[in-house]
Amino acid sequence: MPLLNTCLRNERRRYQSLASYLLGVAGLSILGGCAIQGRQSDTALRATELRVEYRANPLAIDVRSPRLSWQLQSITRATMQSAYQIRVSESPEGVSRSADVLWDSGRISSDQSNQLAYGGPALRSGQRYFWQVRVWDTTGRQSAWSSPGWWEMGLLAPSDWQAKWIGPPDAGTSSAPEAVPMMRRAFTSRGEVRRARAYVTSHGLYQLFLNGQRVGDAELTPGWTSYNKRLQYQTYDVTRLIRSGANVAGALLGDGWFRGVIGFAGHRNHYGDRLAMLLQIEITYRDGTKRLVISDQNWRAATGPILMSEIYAGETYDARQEKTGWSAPGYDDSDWKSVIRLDDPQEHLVAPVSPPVRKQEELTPIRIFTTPAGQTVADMGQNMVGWIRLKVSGPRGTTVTLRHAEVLDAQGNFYTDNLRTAAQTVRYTLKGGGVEIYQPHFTFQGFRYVAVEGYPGRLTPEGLTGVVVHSDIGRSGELETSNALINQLQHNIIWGQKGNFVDIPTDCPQRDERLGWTGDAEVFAPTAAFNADVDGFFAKWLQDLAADQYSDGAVPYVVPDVIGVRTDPKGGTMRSAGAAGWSDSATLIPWDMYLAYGDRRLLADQYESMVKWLEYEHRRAGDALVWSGDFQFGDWLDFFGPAKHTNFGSTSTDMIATAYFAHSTDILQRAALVLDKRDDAMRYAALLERVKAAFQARFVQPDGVVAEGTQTAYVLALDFDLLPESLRPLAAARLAQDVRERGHLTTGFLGTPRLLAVLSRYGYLREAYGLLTREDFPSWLYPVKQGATTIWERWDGLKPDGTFEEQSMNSFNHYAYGAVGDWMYSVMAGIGVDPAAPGYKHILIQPQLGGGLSSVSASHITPYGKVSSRWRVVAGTFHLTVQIPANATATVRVPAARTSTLLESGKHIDVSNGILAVQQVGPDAIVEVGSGQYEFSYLISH
Ligand code: RAM
Repeated sequence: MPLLNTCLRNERRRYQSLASYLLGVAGLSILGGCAIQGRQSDTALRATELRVEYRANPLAIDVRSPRLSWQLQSITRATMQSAYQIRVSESPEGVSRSADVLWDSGRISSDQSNQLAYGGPALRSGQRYFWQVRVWDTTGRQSAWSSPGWWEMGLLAPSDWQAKWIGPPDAGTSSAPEAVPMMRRAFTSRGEVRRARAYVTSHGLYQLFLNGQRVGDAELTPGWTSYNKRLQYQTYDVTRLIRSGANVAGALLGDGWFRGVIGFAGHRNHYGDRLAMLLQIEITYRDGTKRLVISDQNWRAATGPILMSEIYAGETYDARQEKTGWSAPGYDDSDWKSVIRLDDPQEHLVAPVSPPVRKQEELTPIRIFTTPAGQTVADMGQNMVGWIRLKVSGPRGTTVTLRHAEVLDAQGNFYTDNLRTAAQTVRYTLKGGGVEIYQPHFTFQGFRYVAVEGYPGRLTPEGLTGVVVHSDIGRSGELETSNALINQLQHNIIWGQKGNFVDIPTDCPQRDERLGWTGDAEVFAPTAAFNADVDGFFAKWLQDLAADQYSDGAVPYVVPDVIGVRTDPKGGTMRSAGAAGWSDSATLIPWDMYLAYGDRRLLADQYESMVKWLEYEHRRAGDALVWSGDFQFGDWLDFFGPAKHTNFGSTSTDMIATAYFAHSTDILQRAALVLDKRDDAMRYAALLERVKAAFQARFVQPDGVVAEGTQTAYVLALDFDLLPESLRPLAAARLAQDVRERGHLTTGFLGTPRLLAVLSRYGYLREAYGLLTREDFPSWLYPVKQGATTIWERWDGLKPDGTFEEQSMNSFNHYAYGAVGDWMYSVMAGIGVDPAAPGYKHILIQPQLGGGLSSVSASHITPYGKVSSRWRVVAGTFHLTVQIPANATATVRVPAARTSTLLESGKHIDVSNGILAVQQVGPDAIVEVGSGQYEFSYLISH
């Protein structure tokens, strides 16, 4: 083992990450030597998981230089990429025929495998491109070429659209919901179809059909954007739906976010008052000829069974009015009317960057019962978002009514008062004559309980299926502990995310709100990025944020901005924009995405918006650099006991605003550095120092008291590093003391997400765990003990005495307080990002034990693959199992371990391979590792 020991000694001398070694010649040779020593025979190196932009094989993107990503698979420890080569062609075979290769990157020496921009000739509208990659590692191994992936370009220029906007002749300009229009057009297709695409969007929501079949599985399309500035179109591969001979295309149009009631003020028609569709079907035949079928005056329109369909209100469907076969050939549409052509703009069409909303899973009722008030109610067992698929048979004309609620009241009755004006009611009238299966079209409900009225015969669980829908963001994080209540909390966080990631990040999914509240998204984004793949999801929403940002930089409270200008309490008007912690999502979320995914381009694309928001804050703060006097939501819905009950919290909103101003300045300074904008970075660094000084002069006492001395005041000042070094321990001690004295948190939307992180960072791990594991009111586990299956909007949504918080604002599915998930992953399980090597290129594993837990296990799928950290104490031995993906490195802090007695896979750490360096730092052992699985253990001495 002499070579390895030399390596270890050398590496200990220069305690650095593997990534930085790769840059240095000396490091490279040492590493090469070590890795070869530890190399096993017959190990494969492969490049897999090919992605383009944010997805695998995306159909229709409009990014002109798409970024390509892959992962390395290797069973050898410490695998690092040393070079890659990409080639692109217009056919799957072409990638390996040099004459057909459109772009060959050549062999590029680089350890980057995440988001590398295509650098070949300009990409053409509608063209599919195939690509593959091969890689070399630092031991000289070369992988085979990967199996090809592909991406397809959308319609890149407005002139690519031959389609015209069309709409039903008499469904428009209404002030109340109307029957859903149906539109159809017959066309013939001759010859063998090589490929066919449908490009489609709408004003309102659409469902598209071809020859009687629903096209695609995306729901609530075209999604929600700032429609007047950016409108998404979807692309579908309809090759197999086109028949030789007669064909029919059909579409349904719902009010949706475009012109249905949206927002608590009850307004309709936010983006326009006419429903419309834009559709272009491009058929390419074997012989190369093409045929276009477009939305134009040849379409016919009618209404049918959907009498009403609205996001909040629900849907009313009369199956007796169905037009059987309407979207297939052979249907007689002579009593339908001609559509009208509309002059709507086409310049702002964009291809989606985020995944569509889709059905994700189905739930069956766990119980059907009669309430004390006599209602028949089904319990889905989970507060969910989506709809009920109804299965029913009975006499023609029978109407089944489904009402949806999140909770039952203290008496066990169906409770809908907290839904405010959102009726969430679905009515289905049977056509009779057999089993009927129905689900609503352009609406969704947030509910656990369904009150069923008029169901013919006996209602059994088979009659009601809960269809869970949300953006298809997958699942990238798992977390489990030895404490069942914390596991349920994690479950509730996940379900809060599912229910509120419905194309945009919403505050809640049930009452007459469901809006893209920026503050909620801002506090939850880091947790969201652990649980699911949200890079593209936020990239899309941030584009809308920038689009709706006012020219003076003010960022709306909600994005897309449907609140706009409103009347203020004094009768004047005020813009619904520019609040600390909410509008700072402009700066904070791009940075969160950069850290979690290494998404530098997103940061670059949002930079202008970030700067504009910071300048707005700067102007509001004026020369004094203290942002005071403006309307703020503050530490929204904090807990301070009934005496101080106000939604805006007990912490000075001026302090909060100034703290966020400083924090955004700090983020800008960092972002500018990443983007090589050195002048900006210097300017913001200097500004940050001045804002901090102003903050300290105004809000900080010499004895370390910050503002009113609330937990949130300390948390923000400490988390944002706004205090002089000397006062930090003092302020942290005051915070910890407050937590100990009260035994509970007092924080709201802004303080809560950062509370535990500040406590643990300053050594108050016991206090942090104490808050997390507290079961009494107020706490995270109190709702869990009350049977919650999602995160509540308020600490006291359901009070210990069994009564509810005020009905006007009491959601049981609000993810904001679920932001504690970030701490659970990054401190409890200890999986963290190194800001110097974002996107988990260099991973920090540093679990911190406590809370009486005997085990914690978490995993997260990073751009490089899966990372996991699992610790447990078994029979006096501490175990930490760590998995690091190939082409990433990690610094593992094994808590309370002595390097002299630390084992890895049963061997002393010094003789274990793949270990790059070991160092004792205080009570902990710090181990530098490359990729692979490591099992650290040591006997706990007492
Ligand atoms: C509520 C929303 C949201 C919050 C705003 C300030 O109505 O539900 O959660 O961000 O107010």
